[in-house]
Amino acid sequence: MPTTTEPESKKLKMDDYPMSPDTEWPDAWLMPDQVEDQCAPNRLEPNVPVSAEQMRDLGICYWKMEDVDNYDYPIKAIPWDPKDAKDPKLQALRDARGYSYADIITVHPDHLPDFDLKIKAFFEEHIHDAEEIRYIVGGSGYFDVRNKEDKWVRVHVKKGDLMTLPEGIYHRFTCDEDHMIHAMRLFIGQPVWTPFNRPQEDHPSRKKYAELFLANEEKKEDGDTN
Ligand code: KMT
Repeated sequence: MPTTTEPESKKLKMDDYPMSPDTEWPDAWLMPDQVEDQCAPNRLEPNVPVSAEQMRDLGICYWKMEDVDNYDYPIKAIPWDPKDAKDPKLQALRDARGYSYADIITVHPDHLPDFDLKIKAFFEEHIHDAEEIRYIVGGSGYFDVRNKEDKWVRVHVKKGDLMTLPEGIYHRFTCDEDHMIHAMRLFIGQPVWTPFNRPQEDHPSRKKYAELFLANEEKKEDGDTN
């Protein structure tokens, strides 16, 4: 494997790492609008799976980080310098996508003060004005995103998953029933974690998302097939 000490031309490039094949994407399914326990799987009955292609159509990107077990990450580091990445695949993603900031957090009752309040806050439906990038280095949890029909899709992320959500997508996060996720949060530029809770139809990031990912659906609903 090339390392960062090798000449520029020999460094791993993004092209060496296209998104992972569909079979490696996280499990995802439709869930009801109302749930009693946010940490339960909350599948519909019968289960309605959501494919990798459907997730990509919502703007989600995904890479499986096969070598996650070969590297140690602190339980908490705010910030964590992405230049310290040793994993060549993480280096390549960082360089290709311009991830210049990172931190590492552990969402678990013993590691996050006010755990109960925090996971309730993470579960409020919101958008961000930037891409959301999460690399799961331990544990697991659920990212819920709204699909084109405004239904919730639950994506079960686990150790080794690096997933991005596009700017402006309505989403939320919760731990699963294990109540433990160890995640690197990456960012392009200065991090802004501000959640803008729904409704945000006039927010520029929401408008951008709607234009990029929902416009064709709206045309279809209007009966315009051109
Ligand atoms: C988020 O975006 O809600 C979080 O950062 C939650 C923890 S990261 C898995």
